[in-house]
Amino acid sequence: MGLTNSSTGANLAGGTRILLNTTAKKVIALAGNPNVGKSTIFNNLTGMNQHTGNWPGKTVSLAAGRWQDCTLVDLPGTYSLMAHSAEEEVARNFICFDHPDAVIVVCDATCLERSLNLALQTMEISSRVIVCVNLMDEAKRKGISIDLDLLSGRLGVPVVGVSGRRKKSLSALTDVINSADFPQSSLQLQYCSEIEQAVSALLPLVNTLPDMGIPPRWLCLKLLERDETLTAELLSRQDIQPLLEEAGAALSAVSLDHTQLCDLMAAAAVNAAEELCRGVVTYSAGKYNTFDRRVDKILTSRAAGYPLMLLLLAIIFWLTIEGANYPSQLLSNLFAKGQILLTDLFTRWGAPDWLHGALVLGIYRVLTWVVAVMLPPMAIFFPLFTLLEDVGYLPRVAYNLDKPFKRCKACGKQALCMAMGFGCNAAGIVGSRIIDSPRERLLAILTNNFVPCNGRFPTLIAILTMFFAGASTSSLLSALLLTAVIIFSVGMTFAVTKLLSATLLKGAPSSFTLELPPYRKPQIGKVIVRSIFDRTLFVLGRAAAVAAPAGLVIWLMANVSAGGVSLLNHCAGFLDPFARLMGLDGVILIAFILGFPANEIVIPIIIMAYTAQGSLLELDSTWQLRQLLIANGWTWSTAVSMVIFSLLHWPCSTALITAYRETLSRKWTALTALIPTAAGVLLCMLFTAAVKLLS
Ligand SMILES: Nc1nc2c(ncn2[C@@H]2O[C@H](COP(=O)(O)OP(=O)(O)OP(=O)(O)O)[C@@H](O)[C@H]2O)c(=O)[nH]1
Ligand SMILES: [Mg+2]
Repeated sequence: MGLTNSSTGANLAGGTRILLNTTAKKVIALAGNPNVGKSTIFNNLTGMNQHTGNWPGKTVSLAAGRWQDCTLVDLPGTYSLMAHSAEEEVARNFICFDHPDAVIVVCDATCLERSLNLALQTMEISSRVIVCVNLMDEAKRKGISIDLDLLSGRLGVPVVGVSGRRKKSLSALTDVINSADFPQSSLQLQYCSEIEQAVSALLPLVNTLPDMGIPPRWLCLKLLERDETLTAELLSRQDIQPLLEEAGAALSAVSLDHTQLCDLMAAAAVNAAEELCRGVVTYSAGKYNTFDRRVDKILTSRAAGYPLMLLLLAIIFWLTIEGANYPSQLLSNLFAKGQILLTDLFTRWGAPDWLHGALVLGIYRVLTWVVAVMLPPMAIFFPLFTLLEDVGYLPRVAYNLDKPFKRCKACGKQALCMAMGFGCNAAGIVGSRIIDSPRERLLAILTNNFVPCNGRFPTLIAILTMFFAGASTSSLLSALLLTAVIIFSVGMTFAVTKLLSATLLKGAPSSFTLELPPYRKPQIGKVIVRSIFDRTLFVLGRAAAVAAPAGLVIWLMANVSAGGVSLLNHCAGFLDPFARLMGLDGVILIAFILGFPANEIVIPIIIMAYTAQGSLLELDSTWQLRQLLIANGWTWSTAVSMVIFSLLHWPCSTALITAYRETLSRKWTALTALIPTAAGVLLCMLFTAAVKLLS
């Protein structure tokens, strides 16, 4: 096998490029339909942590990793090489134009026939194909058996059966990759005589083109097909305009139009897959998906769909809040003791006051607040949410929310981006690539920030618990209030989507098909470990990295004076009149502004600023925090304004940069920040005015 791809690069939909490892001997792509386990196999081989979960469309860009002396490339899922969306284009372009040394087409053992469609299309462009039939355990449970040898004989390429979740079962696949000269396929899809005739007419002309490393027959078919994005891609590499005209003439000569041609080609692949599977797949159980259908009938029904969705959300919040109470308290106490110890040390060393102030009262206290208050809820919320994702509940949510999104002239898949936004808005924005229509994709990007990310949840929980759930910290009430807040944020998403569809982004909603995957048993242990190490610690690390310098800045602002007044008071005083109109104060608004790098640090900055003004020094419980806020003029209406503005303000810097990368437009990026901010300011002002009127 050649070393052809040592410096292959690939264009991503967002304009990013990955450069494959230059020292790797082979570049091997993992392709396949969505949700068949490509990333699971990729992770198990490379030791990387690509996002996996039980719904189609998680991987939206290329990921490269090292396995032995090969570079493995995890591709987004695609049903065919006729790409329909940004992420399918990424996969198609890599297979077609980056010339990987081999393509592993991962197939779903429980619906092999459909998976083979892509394998056949891939074999048209690449002669080095390995068919990897994944989910063999699931097939076995469903009474489906597959004759892998028979299939391999028919296809003329290696076919291996694996259960991708189990690392050991991948040895069959790695053996094949390691065997340097696995057979090259000679199987070719045969089309109806009209198409073959048109191909024959074009072939001599295509053969005159300089070598692009693409099989001439495949190029003829694509010229006839005239797929828009693929043609643009081909034109960027070679002047094929005259050939396109020839292809048009060849098609007319056999009395076919493009639609007929595409239908005939698709039918040929489907028929071939059916033919290949005859005798290969046998079913011993009659109705193997009765259980799934029964559960779906309930979870996606009109009567029970929404209530169950809300109930599940409330349960997750309750578990998060209730479960986080104790460890949060424990950590707070521990850190408070740490503060006393540190202060003692500083005194013993005779350290100057300003040093103690900056390091202990500035950095240490903000950092420990972030850890104590944010770590426990994150460590509970992330795994619970990931478990729901792994079971396969998210696509059911998208199904339920499809109708309201359609009414807003948007796409039901936006619900999936919204769900990802609960974890991280930047991830939700990238996830919008699964939406085919650019207009609907923009709607998803512009509104993603309306749902609170994990960085904002702890703020919301703290405020709701302190001001509305009573002194005994009723977790149930907090959870119900948080659910109500989330319903409000989803409602805002719908309202703004509708408004945008009627103004800036006019258009009709497109129809989409989203497969409801089978319910799968989640890998509980793995989910817990992964979500704590990959997600929780990542988010926390980011927050801490921002919190430390922010703590220092705010301490300096509070302690450096100009004209007898601290800088902090100057700034707060400047913003105060405007902030008051929104029911907030200057300090809160500064905290939101300084929290731009990471939302997690808004409350710590508020605490820093208030304590720096000399109100209270020990803060080892939520209740003491409440006292501090009340001492600084907070009332229940300040808390409501704070909740509204936490939900509705500019996205954090990471989300905003991501929005720019995805839209490549300053206008849309600016609007991604402006729309939620304007909505937040307006709602806060209306609320404050209403409270003033009524009191
Ligand atoms: N039971 C079982 N589940 C599996 C197996 N392989 C993967 N899964 C599960 O299938 C789901 C999809 O796996 P992914 O690796 O995310 O699939 P993907 O093909 O990368 O999906 P996209 O990136 O969305 O196209 C996850 O919930 C996996 O845990 C397997 O061999 N057996
Ligand atoms: Mg994937």
